[in-house]
Amino acid sequence: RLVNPDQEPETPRVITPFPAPKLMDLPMFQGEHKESLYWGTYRPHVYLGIRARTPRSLVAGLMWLGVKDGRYHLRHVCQDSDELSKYGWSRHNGHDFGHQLLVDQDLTLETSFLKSKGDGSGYGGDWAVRLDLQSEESRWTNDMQRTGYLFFYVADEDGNALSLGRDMFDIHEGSLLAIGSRADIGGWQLHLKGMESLEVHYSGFRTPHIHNLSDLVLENLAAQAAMFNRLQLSDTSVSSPNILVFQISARIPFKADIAFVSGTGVKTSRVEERLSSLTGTSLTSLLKEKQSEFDAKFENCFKMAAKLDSESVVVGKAAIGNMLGGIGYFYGQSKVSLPKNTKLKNHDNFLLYWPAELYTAVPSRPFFPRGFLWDEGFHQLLIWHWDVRICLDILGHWLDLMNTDGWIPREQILGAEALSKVPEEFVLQHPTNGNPPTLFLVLRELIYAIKKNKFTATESNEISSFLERALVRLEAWFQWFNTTQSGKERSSYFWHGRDTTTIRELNPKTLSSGLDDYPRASHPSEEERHLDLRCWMLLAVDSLHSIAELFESSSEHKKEYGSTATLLSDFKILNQLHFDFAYGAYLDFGNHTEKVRLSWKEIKVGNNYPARELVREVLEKPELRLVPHVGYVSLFPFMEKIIPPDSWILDKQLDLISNRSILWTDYGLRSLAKTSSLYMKHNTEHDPPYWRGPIWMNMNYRILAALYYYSQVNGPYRERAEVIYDKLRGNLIRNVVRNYHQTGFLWEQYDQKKGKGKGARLFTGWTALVLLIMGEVYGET
Ligand code: 6A9
Repeated sequence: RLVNPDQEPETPRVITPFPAPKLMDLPMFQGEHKESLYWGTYRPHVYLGIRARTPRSLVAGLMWLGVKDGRYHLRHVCQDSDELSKYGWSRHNGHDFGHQLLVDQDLTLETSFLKSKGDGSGYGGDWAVRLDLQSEESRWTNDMQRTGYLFFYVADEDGNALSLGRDMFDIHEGSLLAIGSRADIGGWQLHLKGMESLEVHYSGFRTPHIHNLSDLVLENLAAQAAMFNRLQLSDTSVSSPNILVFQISARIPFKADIAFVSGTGVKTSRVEERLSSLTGTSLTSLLKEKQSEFDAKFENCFKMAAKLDSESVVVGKAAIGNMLGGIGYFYGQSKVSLPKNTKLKNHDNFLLYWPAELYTAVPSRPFFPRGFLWDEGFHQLLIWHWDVRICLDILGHWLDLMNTDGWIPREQILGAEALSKVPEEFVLQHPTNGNPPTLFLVLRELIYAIKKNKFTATESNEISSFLERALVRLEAWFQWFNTTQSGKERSSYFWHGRDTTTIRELNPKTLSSGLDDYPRASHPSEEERHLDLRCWMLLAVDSLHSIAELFESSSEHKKEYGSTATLLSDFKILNQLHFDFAYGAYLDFGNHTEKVRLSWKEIKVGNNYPARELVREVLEKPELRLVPHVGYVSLFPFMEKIIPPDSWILDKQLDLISNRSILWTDYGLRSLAKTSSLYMKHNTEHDPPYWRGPIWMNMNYRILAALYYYSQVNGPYRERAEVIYDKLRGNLIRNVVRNYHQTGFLWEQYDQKKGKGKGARLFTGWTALVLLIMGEVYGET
C-alpha cells in the first residue's frame, strides 16, 4: 500500500504482527476450554446480549419498551440517557451463569442466563434466558403501563438466512420461534415457553449492519402504529432474513423462558429433553443451583463473610459479577495513525491493523464498552482469583495484538458495534504512544502464586507454558518502552507524545500515562523524567527477571534483567533522580514553572466579530527542576515497595498519605494534593479536572497494598503503616458501598469532598478492585 512504483508494496512495520507463535494457539486454549467459553454474554454494550467467540457469530439480544412521562422508549444499547435507576449483573460466573436486575422507572426486569452442554448439543452447547418482568402496581396510572413489551432477537452476522419457526403462527400449540443452521454449531432452534397469555409478533430484516437494529425495530413499530394504531411488530419478513425480532407482550407481571438449542436436525439430538430442562421449573432449579455455586465460590475466593456486613457482600458480588458479566468478545481492525514519512496511495490518514479478535473485560458498559490496555491489568488482578484460565485467555488475546515493534494499541475499537460508540477524535491509535504495562502486575502475582504452590499441578503447568511462550513478547514490550520512552539521564524515562505546541492547555496532557491531566512539567521537553513510568519499567523488568528464572534457558537475558531491576530499584539513584529533600516527596523532573494560568483573550473571528478564548499565559521562564505536584505519581516508589522499611523516607510517605491537607480524605486518597497549584483546576475551558483531585480506585488499591506490605514487614514504621492501612481500607469500602446502595452503581471515580460517585456510572472496571480490598487480597502477600 506504500507508494513505491519500483518495489513490491510493503506492509508498514506498524501493522505487522509480532513474528512469534501466538499465545492463543497454545493447546491449553483449544478443545474443551475453547468450547466451554464459546457462547456468552459477550456484548457488554447492550443490556442483554449473547454471542459466540467467533468473528461472525449468531448474536442474540433483548430490547424492551420503557414508559416515561407517558411515552414509550425503546431500550437496547446501554445508555445513560435511558436513566435506568439500576442495572448490572448481581452475579455472573464468566462461564455459564449470570443474573441481572434492571430497574426502568416502575418496571423491574430480571434477566438470567444459563448455558448447558446437553446430550446431543452442537458445538458450544445450548443456552437459556429467563426474562421476568414486574412492576409496582400502585404506580400504574393508565392502561399503557399494564402491558409489558419485550423484544428478543437473533441475528446472523454471517448473513445466513433464518427461518420462522412453525409454531410462530400458533405459539400456544408449540414453542418454536426460529430455526437456522451454521457451519460452527450445525442446526439450531430458538424456543419460547411461558404463560398462556403471552402474545407474540415478529418481524424479519436483512442487513449486515446489526448495530443499527434499534432503528429497524423503531421504524417497524412506528409504521404499524401509524397505519393500524397498534403497538406490535408487522408480522412480516423480507425474504431470507438474517435478523428475526420477536415481540413478547403480556400483562405485567410475566415471565418468559427463551431456549436456544444447537446441533439439531440429527436424530439423536434429543431436542425435547434439552428444551424441557432449559425451561420452566427445571430452569428454575438449575438457576438456583448455579446461584448457590456462585455464592460458595465467592466466599471461597474472597473470604469476606466473616469480615464484613451483608450490605458490603452485595456490592462485592456485584463487583465480580459485573466484571465477569461485562467481558466482551470483539473482532475487527484498529485504525492506526500514520507513522511519519508514510504515504499511502489512497487519501486515508490511517492504516488498518490486522483483523484481530479480542476477548477482554471492559471499564464501563455504557461509556467505554471496549478494551483499554492499562485498565485490563487492573481487571485481571481481580479475575485471576476467580478463574485463572479466563485471565490467561484474556492476557493471551492482548499480547497477540502486539506488532513487530513490541507496541500494543491502547484503546481497542474493533468492529462496527464498538466503533459506533466512539467519537471520531478518539478513534485513531498512535504508534508512538504507550500506556502502562499493567499486565505485568498480574503476571508477577501469578509467578508468585506458582512459587507458593497456590495452584493445582495442571494450572501451574498451564501458566508456565503460557509464560514460556509469552516471554519473547513481554521482552519486546519492555524493549519498546526502553527504547522509545527513555529519558536523557541514565535509567530515566518519560511519556513521549505530550503536545509541546498547545497554547490552550494549562498543563499539556499525558494521555499515554493513563493519568490524562495529572500535572507534569509545564513545558514538555526531552529533559523530562516521569516517576510513574520509571516504576512501571521496574515492574516490567522485575517480572521478566522472575519469568526468566522459571525457565533456566534464557540465562543471558536473565542476567541483564536482573541488573536492570537492580538499577531501577536502587534507592540512591531513585532519590537522586526524583526525591525532593525539601518537600520530602518524590516528584517528576522537567522544564517547569509554577507561574502559568489560563486567561481570556480577545480574538477576531472573520472580520469584525470579536470573541474570547481561554489561552495559557506563562508569567515566568520555565527552568529544569523537580516538578512540585504531589499526588498519585509521587507515591509510585511506595507502590513498588522500593523504599526500605527502615528509611525515614517511608515515614515521610506516610505523612503525605495521612495528611488531610495533602492526600487524605474520609473516602480514599485524592489523586492530587490539595496543596498543588493545579488542584481541581480546569485544563481548558471545556476540560474539567479529572486526575486533579478526585479519588480513583486503581491507585488507592495499589497504595493500600503497599501499606499492607509495610504493615507486615518489620521496621520502625510498621505500626504506623498498619493504622493508616486500616483507616484507608475502611474509608474506601464504606464510601463505595454507600454510593452503591444510594445510586445502584459503582462509579468511575469518587469526589474527594463528599465522596460522591462521579464520571461514568456502571464503571465496574478497576472500581471493582474494592472487592479485593474487602477480602484483603493483595497478590504477593
Ligand atoms: C472517550 C467517549 C460515550 C480515562 O477507563 C478507560 C480510560 C482510562 O484508561 C484512562 O486512564 N478512561 C482514564 O483517564 C476513559 C477514557 C475514555 C476515552 C474515550 C470516548 C465516549 O463517550
